[in-house]
Amino acid sequence: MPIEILQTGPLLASCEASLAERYQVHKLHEAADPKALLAQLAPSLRAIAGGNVSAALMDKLPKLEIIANFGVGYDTIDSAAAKSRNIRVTNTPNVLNDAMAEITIGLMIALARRLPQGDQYVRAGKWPKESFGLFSELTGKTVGILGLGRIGKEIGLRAQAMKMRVVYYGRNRQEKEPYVYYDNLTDMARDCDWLVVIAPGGKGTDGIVSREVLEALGPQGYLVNVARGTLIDEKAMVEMLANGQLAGAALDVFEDEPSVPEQLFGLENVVLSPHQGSATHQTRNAMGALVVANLDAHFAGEPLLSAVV
Ligand code: 8YV
Repeated sequence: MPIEILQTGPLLASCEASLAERYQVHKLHEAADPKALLAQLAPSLRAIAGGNVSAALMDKLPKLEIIANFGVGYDTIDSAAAKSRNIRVTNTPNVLNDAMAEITIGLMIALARRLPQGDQYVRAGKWPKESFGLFSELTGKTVGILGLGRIGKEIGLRAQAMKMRVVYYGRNRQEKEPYVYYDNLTDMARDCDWLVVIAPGGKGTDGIVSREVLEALGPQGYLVNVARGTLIDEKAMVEMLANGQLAGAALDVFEDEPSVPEQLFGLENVVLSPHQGSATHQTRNAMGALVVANLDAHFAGEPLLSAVV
């Protein structure tokens, strides 16, 4: 009897193909009647591949043993509910650190130097007629990293290569890190030219970049978010970007993706990106392989490669 698993949304094609080779996969997102599918699977379904797993969904699947998330962030999975039901949860850490750090620096340069606008200016044939302008650079500036985890550290390294001064805020001081630590986010924002947000989403960080933090960052301050839209008071951010209370923002994530606040579309001081931080062939393939490897390990009775529950 093949092991039955549920896919909660579309996954990378190579990951879907590997899953289909090993397991009997049911696709919740393609089901004509998802409720009926879950009722039919309840006696046999042992794993979920993908996110968006609520406690209510777990309760419909009494034989569920493991949820293998495609992504390092697992804020769409109720991990407390999983823990209390003895359901394991895995994510895809480390394999995306470099891709995430690369896009962060890329977004920073794009924002500081107005790269998207430069491209538009050349394409529109404006170069021979009007000057493009002078903008800012990263060199010599201070960047505050909110969340000096595995990805944050890679960003810190690359920011140093940009000749930036790196400081960080997080729940704990990390003694081995060479950077100045702040135990107060508002204080760090006040002292920074750039604030890079790369902490996990979820209840603990919801709205952590509040209006007060954004005010501390101020009219000369640039904001970068490559984590989750939920970390920032988006309404305050949009308002402050529009009226010059923030210098600019580069955003890969939003509160209600794929919807993006339309006010941002008209602003020159923002760079918008479609949640593509990890979206390279090599990184997404590695993430997919880790999803499959975690499921395989679980069903072989071996230790999980990257368990969070
Ligand atoms: C997404 C991410 O998972 O890893 C994360 O937490 O946000 C991304 O890598 C990716 O969009 C998966 O679809």
